[in-house]
Amino acid sequence: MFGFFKEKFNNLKETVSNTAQALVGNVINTVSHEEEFSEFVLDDMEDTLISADLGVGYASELVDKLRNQNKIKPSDVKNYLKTEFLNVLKDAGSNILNYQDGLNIYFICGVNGVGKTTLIGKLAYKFKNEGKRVLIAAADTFRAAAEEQLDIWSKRAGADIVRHDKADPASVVYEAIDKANSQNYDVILVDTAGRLQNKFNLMEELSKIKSVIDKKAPESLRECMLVLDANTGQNGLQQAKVFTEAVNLTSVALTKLDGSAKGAIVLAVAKEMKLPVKLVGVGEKMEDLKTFNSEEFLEAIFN
Ligand SMILES: Nc1nc2c(ncn2[C@@H]2O[C@H](COP(=O)(O)OP(=O)(O)OP(=O)(O)O)[C@@H](O)[C@H]2O)c(=O)[nH]1
Ligand SMILES: [Mg+2]
Repeated sequence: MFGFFKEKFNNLKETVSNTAQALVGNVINTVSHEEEFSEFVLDDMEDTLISADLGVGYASELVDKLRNQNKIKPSDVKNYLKTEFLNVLKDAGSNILNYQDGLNIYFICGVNGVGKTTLIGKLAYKFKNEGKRVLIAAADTFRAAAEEQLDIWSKRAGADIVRHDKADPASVVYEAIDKANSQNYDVILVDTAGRLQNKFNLMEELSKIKSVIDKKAPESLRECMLVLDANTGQNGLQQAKVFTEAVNLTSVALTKLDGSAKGAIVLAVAKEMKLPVKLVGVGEKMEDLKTFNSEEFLEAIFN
């Protein structure tokens, strides 16, 4: 038992080592030789947090709190940040993927190439392993190869698929909901396009698909999930703002955390958008999906 946790923890620690260096290691290097938080040190600390992808607003808020007090010393900076980060992650809501008896619909969106389709494959596999009946709705009918790719994933995972080349994506989702209801599926995973001719068209299309769910099966929508590439940095925050306007997001999946990513976007999105991270992608294989846990994530970064 203990070995299992130790191994799991070590893997996570390795996965987030870049985040740990950027967010914690570099900050400690900046302040650790100081007795007090001078203006000079605070400015340095703010720059370090900004370059860790925390966002300018959040970085200066963290530094301002130190400026206006004299209890916390530079030697306490690690505890200070850990407590602050934990509060922000907790405030953003539960990390547990919503699931209930009956039909569960997961609407997955995000910009081009972030890993939506791969995430759908991984989720299909996870739910199949739990004995669920899984249907994938191929609502990315825009890109020619998209449905082929999804077909491969659905076969691998043992899930069923609704697809219609070049059809209206909203009609694919409409049909998937009918099929799921009449054939007792537990899960529908909706894959969407990441790129249309322009951002406006993409957002229009996404809200149209979403409104089919809102009309036909509003009680079944479990997550409206934004997929963010962990390498995106601050741009991820902008993406969260645009998508939430179109489809009212409930959570985030962070992909490609296995690379050289700085995962601080988790904190920026939690802080600015109050969106919890629920899933993490750590590779290209079907098994490379992890659930996210705020405490574990912070332990791995701070210890
Ligand atoms: N290393 C790594 N690669 C990933 C991960 N998730 C996805 N990828 C890779 O990222 C690339 C894009 O993944 P897709 O799932 O096609 O992304 P998408 O968002 O569906 O892309 P579009 O449909 O074009 O918008 C593929 O080469 C995937 O193998 C991950 O967690 N880690
Ligand atoms: Mg795709």
